[in-house]
Amino acid sequence: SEKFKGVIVAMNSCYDAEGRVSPAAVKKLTRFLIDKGVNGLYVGGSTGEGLLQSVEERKLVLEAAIEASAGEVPIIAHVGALSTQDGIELAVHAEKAGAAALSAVAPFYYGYSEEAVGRHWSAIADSADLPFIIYHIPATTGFSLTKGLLKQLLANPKFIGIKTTTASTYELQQFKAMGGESFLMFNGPDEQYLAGRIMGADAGIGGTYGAMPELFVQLEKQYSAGRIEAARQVQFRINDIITDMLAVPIYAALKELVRRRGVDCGDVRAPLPKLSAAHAEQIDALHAKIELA
Ligand code: NGF
Repeated sequence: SEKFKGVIVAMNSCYDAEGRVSPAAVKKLTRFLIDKGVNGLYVGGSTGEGLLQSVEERKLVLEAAIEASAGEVPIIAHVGALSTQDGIELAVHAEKAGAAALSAVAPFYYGYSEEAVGRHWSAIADSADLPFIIYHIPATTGFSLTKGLLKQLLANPKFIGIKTTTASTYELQQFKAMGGESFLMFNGPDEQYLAGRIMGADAGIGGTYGAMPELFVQLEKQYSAGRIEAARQVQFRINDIITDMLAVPIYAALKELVRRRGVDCGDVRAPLPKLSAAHAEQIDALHAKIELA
């Protein structure tokens, strides 16, 4: 589908000073990102802290983002949850709220067989009339999508693509080859946006895009115009920034950097680590690098 292309921000969730979901701030962040020219938003994923929220809170965040997007870009709802039941409830809600697609991580904690994960994803996908993007992120879920399971899932046209958050662009290329040209690949690691695009990703979904949307929009522009050397230079600038982000609690840093760009999304939720005074210099330096870029 032509709908899902380019730079899709895995956006933060926003809270007020008491830590409650702030629909107003979510709307402000949504507008900030869309006005920078991004091609879509991914709500409630890893960066979006969806798995640290109640089902009701996740619905609130999604509704606010969809409302503020005013149909200008597609909104992908991450509905992955510990239980299939919660995933289905979120999927049914996402369709009603106007999401363009669903996505979900594999279920985790107990450790599930391929059959169980396949049943979980299929039940969620079949509960709504929306396309479904598998969120393949073995480092956090402990479950790694295999070609065997993908082959089974491909029999269901609801499965339109995969967001691959692994370091292997070979794996991304192999999944794409299995699904065919129209099967969508979403690059996960922001450090490898360009590499992912070159190896067959149709788009990227990433969290660090939120603090520097201009750079990713620029990267995508250079790549799609065939200017690979220029694209490489932008990716290298981005990677210099991401390397510094990875040296501090990244999700908290991301929120602080977004705050300095004018949108206050509050703190990350416990148990995610917060920033401390010891990080002040690193954050100042990061902010300066982003401003200069
Ligand atoms: O946060 C992670 C965990 N990966 C994200 C991204 O792939 C996850 C990535 O942006 C995502 O899209 C989401 O939030 O749902 C990294 O934070 C970034 O590449 C820095 O390493 O692996």
